Amino acid sequence: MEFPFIPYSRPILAEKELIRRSEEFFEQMDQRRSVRHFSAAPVPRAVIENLILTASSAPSGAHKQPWTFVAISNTELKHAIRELAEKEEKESYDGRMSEEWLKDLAPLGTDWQKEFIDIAPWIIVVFKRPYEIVNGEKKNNYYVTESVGIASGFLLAAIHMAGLVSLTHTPSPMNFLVKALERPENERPFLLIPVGYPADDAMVPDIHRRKLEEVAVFVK
Ligand code: IYR
Repeated sequence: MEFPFIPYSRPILAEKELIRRSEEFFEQMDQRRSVRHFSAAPVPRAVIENLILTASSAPSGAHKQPWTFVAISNTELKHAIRELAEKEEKESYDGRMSEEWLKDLAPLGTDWQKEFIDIAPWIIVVFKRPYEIVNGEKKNNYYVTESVGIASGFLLAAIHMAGLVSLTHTPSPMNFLVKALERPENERPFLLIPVGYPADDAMVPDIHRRKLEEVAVFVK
């Protein structure tokens, strides 16, 4: 595919405005939390469409956009996915995960039970596409994990900015999702993300984020 080049610019903002905008966005994003307790309150499909469009605006290697977002609101299908996820997760929590890993997770209140898959009005399963089939030939995509990771970050930010909550769930192994969602052979499940409102009595662990000095190095 060939692209013509078109002009692109952004307005140069006064320093104060630049600082204000960046601060405002940080303050919004800093309110985002992973939530495990969902409300069953419905969310319109149009919202999910906009969230996916935002995710899909992410940069990707050679602009291959190597992702598919599968959105599920069907009650029976969500339940089938919950059962399959829990089967894997039970095995993981009951032996596949190391003692150290389980100890690290204990304060976050996770376990093998995934009732949020039943309760949240939507589940978005993010798939990565390591290659495309073009005229019967395999064409590799580039920086697939990086690209899909960035798109997933955009998705989580869009969910939060819309006023909803999500959870980054990684049933492991998660290949059961290929069959359950009838995906083609070039798609691999990447993340399972419930989307909705928090339950009225939702709780989150009182975690704290690393300070700027702990995460940033400004080189002299
Ligand atoms: N895949 C499991 C376990 C899990 C692992 C990490 I690292 C977490 O931060 C949270 C959970 C699950 O999704 O429950």
